[in-house]
Amino acid sequence: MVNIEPTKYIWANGKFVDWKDAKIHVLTHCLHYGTGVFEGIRCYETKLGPAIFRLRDHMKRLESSAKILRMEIPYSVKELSEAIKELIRKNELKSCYIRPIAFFGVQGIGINPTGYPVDLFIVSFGFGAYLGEDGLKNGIRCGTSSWHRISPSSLATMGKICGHYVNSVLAHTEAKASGYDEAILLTDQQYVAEGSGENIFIVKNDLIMTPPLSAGILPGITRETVIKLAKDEAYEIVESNISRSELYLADEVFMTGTAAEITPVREIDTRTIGNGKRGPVTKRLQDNFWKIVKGENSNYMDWLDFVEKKK
Ligand code: PPE
Repeated sequence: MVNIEPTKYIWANGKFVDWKDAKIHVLTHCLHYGTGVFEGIRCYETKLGPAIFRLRDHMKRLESSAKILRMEIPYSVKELSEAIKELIRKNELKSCYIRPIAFFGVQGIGINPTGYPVDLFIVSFGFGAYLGEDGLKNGIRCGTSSWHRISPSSLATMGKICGHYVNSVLAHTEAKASGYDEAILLTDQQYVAEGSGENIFIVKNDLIMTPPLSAGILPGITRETVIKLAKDEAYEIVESNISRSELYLADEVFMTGTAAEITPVREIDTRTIGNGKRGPVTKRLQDNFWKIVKGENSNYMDWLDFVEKKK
């Protein structure tokens, strides 16, 4: 669990309301059937004020998730992007996590949400390291889950859809109860898929590997960022199926996500990964990542959306 401090406002269906007033009805379709789509976005402090990392890509994924659910989001990407920036300004946040969520609201009862109103809320709040400051530096301990990652044959794995997260909750709570920091889920074919809220990478003999989207993983924006950074650094990187024992024998393993950023993994199923410390490739990618999100690398400014209005 990550504790958060309430901020002043939440954007609720086009209005800024007090944190405590952003409420929903018990008959909300999404509450019963998981029919919502959401995003997790980070905004970082830069010399030019707060900057949102890859906002357009997160908005695109929100639209894709909605398309899968046959949901029409009643606001344009431009309106939502402006709402997010205005919310950060009104909450006077220098850096934060942003959670837009769109879901089928209240109409009747039953599976079919066709014609239901779509509600959209945006929450923003200060947020530190998802898997702990120590985890970012020294790595976390993971356990392979007895729960497999949801399969593309039964759920739309390309979408960031509320109901899918029961899979993550089962895997994560099992890992925690077993004394691990995070779970690693395999596919039904026993290949490595991802963490409960992160994508996964391994490094072996300077080759970086990550599971392909066809493994039913969430198409992570941080994953895509790392693939680009690795290529720009002239690392060899491939998307390919990874077996469980390849994890154990990797030189380095790390996880990526908006919340998790780039988190090294130092142990899996009580086997030490590499020398049990953050590896050099992981460290290099982290260092580049921090520079980019803080606006200190002019080659990647296109990934930043500045919150303050241009004077
Ligand atoms: N896989 C899953 C299942 C996942 O939830 C996330 C993000 C990722 C991969 C990485 O995606 P991206 O953020 O685009 O790089 N998980 C979000 C929610 C975590 C939560 O606890 O809530 C996040 O990182 O914001």
